[in-house]
Amino acid sequence: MENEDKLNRIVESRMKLKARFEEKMKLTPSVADDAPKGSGKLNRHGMPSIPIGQTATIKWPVLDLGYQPNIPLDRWRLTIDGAVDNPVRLSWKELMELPQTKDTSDFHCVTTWSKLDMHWKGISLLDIAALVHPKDTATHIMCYGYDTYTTNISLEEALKPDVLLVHTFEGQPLPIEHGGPLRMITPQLYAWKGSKWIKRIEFLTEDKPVFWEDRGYSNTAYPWRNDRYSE
Ligand SMILES: Nc1nc2c(c(=O)[nH]1)N[C@H]1C(S)=C(S)[C@@H](COP(=O)(O)O)O[C@H]1N2
Ligand SMILES: [Mo]
Repeated sequence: MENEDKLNRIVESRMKLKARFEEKMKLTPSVADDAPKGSGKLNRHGMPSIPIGQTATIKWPVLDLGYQPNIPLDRWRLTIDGAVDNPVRLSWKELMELPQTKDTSDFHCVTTWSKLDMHWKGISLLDIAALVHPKDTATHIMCYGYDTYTTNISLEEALKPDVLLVHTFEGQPLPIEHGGPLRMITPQLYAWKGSKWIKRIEFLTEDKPVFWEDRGYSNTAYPWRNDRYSE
């Protein structure tokens, strides 16, 4: 019963968030661009499946800072805090009790490879936001990995329905080298915006460029504009 109440609250809060960010989301490049750059058939967002300057790969390359943290599930926690009404620290069990979403999407790395049609299962960031209730002043999130990685993203990008915290890939637990037990994916942005081994999501009231964004990469990271580096 308690869990049912919680799920009902999430559904209600999810609708409010959708309404709150609807207009801003319409203005984001992957929705608003009428001349996206790329080739191939149109993908599920109506964008060319191979963004400009990308090449499709079958293998899934591994990119990280050279350290792959291995966190046993009984010690694993995800903190969601910052500009929210209801900060939480989730155990693995609590995470798995949240609504689960299955999706198929593409993965575009700024180093020019794209892996298409990946099958995922996880929890949508929209549902995570619905759980914690972002304050009206919240505009961005900061994601922190167990490997010390950080990356920032605006809420109008983060709350798109295909932005997930994934634990399952092609029906199997997400391998450690790809960010298991849990990572974020951002199919409509370059993949560095999705933290592997995610351990904390902080809601912010202003943008704050961090790791790659501080090292010359674009803050917006939009694949169909070849938006790789900052000016
Ligand atoms: N925690 C963490 N997340 C990360 C990275 C990282 O080094 N650490 N690398 C980013 C980059 S640049 C890319 S392209 C993808 C790579 O994911 P993969 O190794 O599963 O292909 O993860 C992103 N998320
Ligand atoms: Mo990357």
